[in-house]
Amino acid sequence: MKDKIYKIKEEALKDMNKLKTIDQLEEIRVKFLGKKGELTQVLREMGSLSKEERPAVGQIANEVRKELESELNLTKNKLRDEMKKRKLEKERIDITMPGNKILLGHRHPLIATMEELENVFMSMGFSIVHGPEVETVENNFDALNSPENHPSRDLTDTFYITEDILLRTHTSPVQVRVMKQKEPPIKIVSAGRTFRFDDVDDTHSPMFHQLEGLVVDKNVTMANLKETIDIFIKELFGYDMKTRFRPHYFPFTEPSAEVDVSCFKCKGEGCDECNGTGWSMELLGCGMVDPKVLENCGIDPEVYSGFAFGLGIDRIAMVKYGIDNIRLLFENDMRFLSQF
Ligand code: FA5
Repeated sequence: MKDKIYKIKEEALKDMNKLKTIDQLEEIRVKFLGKKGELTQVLREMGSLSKEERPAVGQIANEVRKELESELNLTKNKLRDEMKKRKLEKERIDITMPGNKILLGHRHPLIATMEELENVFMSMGFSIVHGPEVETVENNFDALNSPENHPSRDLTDTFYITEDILLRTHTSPVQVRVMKQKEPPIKIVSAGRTFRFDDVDDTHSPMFHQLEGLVVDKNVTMANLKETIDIFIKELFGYDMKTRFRPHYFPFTEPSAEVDVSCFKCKGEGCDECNGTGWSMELLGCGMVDPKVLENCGIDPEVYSGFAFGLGIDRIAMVKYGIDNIRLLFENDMRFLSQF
């Protein structure tokens, strides 16, 4: 029987050496030490031994059981450590690996231009106001002295919502809103979207942006208007820029002018960019507020006078950043936008 016990021990140790998982270890424990295990079976047969033999065999059997139990525990711990090591190895984080790049956006060149314009005008003492994109015909045309037969009133130039409501065709209705609400002195700018039924080409878009300026006070003159425009152009584009005022007609200003700035590329020499003229595309309209408009808004033209201007922000951004096609500003192509 002793031999049988030693053989069981040998066999159990051999099995333990081969095993790979804790589940297999449990199988070995059941096979040798479980209720129906091989060693338990042998112990049950001890009754058949003589009285003299029993204690010695019993002692051996108990020692082998203890040895196997402790060996099982050691193997269990060894397997557990190995599993943990393997898991850690698999889940190891390589902190030297480059991380996922976070794509940080930046201001759109149009918004950057709008904010820069607002900042220049704020530094000149102007306040910022906002007006709605959906306007009344009254504010967009009537109060601004636009004659009934003015071409921009025509359905082909204006997006009408109803007979009396439209998408504003310029930011000038903000003038009306401000003058109706506020007593002079008034000194405001207002930037935002405007809409016209214009065909798209390199410098025209049906949705574009304007910045309106309005100054109303006592003794405001054309000289103040020219000085204001001149300073803002120089602040924005540099002090070597020249401005040119061309007489023009707007129903709401008298006299009126359109303003060009010297070509950004050749600075007035004449190049392919400006078709040899030395001047950039038309950037803004301006003039002295028509007395009729002041009157329409409840301001006495005998006491007050004013000037107003409306800049095309998209075109200013184009000149500033050397963009030759207005469409690029609205296509949201990252290859274009990431250049700014
Ligand atoms: C006006 O809209 C007047 N309200 C400006 C004004 C305000 C005059 C106050 C006097 C006093 P005009 O239609 O010229 O004017 O437009 C002004 C500017 O908007 C143009 O010089 C141009 O820079 C820009 N603009 C006009 N139409 C478009 C368009 N379809 N796409 C892009 N920019 C445009």
